Amino acid sequence: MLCDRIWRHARLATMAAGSAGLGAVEDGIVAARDGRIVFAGAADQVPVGLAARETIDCEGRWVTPGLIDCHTHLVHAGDRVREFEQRLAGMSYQAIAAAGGGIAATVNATRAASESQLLQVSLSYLDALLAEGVTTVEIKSGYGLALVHERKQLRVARELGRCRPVSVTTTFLGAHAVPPEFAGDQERYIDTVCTTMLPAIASERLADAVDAYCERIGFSLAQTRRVLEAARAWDLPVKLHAGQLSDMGAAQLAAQFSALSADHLEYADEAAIAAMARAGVAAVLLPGAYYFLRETQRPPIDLLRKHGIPVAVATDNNPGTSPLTSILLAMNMAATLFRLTVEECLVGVTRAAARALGQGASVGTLEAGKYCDMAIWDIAQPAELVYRIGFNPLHKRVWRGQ
Ligand code: DI6
Ligand code: FE
Repeated sequence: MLCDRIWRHARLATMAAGSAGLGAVEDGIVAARDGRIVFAGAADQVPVGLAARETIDCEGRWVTPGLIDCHTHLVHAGDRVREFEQRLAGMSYQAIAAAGGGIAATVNATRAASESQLLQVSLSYLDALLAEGVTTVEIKSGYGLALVHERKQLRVARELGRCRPVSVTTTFLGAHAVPPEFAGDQERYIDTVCTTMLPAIASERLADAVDAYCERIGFSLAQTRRVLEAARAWDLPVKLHAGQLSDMGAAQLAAQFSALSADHLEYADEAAIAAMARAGVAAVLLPGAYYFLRETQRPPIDLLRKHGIPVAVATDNNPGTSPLTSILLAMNMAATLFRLTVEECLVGVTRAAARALGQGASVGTLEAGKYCDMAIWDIAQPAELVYRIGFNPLHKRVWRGQ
């Protein structure tokens, strides 16, 4: 069989589900054709007659699946530096929001930005992720909060996937906060989200999933349920910001809707986690927000393990609570702050992250049939990717076999 490219002399961390540990293969080969893996495994098990137009010698380097950042608010304008300094000076979130800070500040900046300005600033954050071997990234709207601006954010997210060799999956998060023109009238805003914004976004195929921020400072369980029902009516998968600051029952709701994922989960209880397990909902842990807000309540890792929940780790890149563009640092935080094991962290940015995006069949492991998305590292062992703080050992990034 003739394929396009073979990578040889590679130490593979295939991250395959059935394998022990990282699915490691000491002297491995990956062969790709038309952007997909045709063989990944031990050199002495290569199919007879396998040949390639080009062969690349990895010189014994470790190769993982391309990394996946499955929860970002990457497309946004402006920053929240002033708010950061105000908080350091002891100002409360409430006082900052009352003074026009918080999400509203980013909404104003994002609404004022043109599509090309938004693209340029977002590219800088995306390039930081690609530099660390990210090949798939999820990008949410949620700073427009009006159809024209939510559409603008999602169009920019789609354009990012055309500007760079990366797979972008988009999520409509119109239910992120109440915009100023609906101040004090959450119900009427949720009406607009469900009856005007979501149908338009869905029919224009600008979103691959729908999310909502179910928190006291966000939307109630009933309002969140309405958004998920509207998403279901338009055949869009759902995911939820659930249990970040309080237990509103959002993780249970995610299970009721067989959501792709429930994200944050610091305040999820065992009943909700058991319901998530029954419904096949993945967990997405976001240690950057926990770190930046100096939270104290960690997600219940022991319960997630007990119930066999796939656990992903992501940056939650956003200007207010997680201005983090390093997936490697997110792994270190997940280990250091949440006590995930090295293996759980590596699974969290590969196989489990793919699962959280509903893309477990096409990315997240080095297995035949999946996209040939890989990261080739200058490391002596994969654990270094979690252990080091602020060090990037990426040698090469491969997306769709290129
Ligand atoms: N969770 C958060 O922590 C952020 N959004 C969300 O859904 C906050 C967004 C911001 O402060 O800009
Ligand atoms: Fe978030």
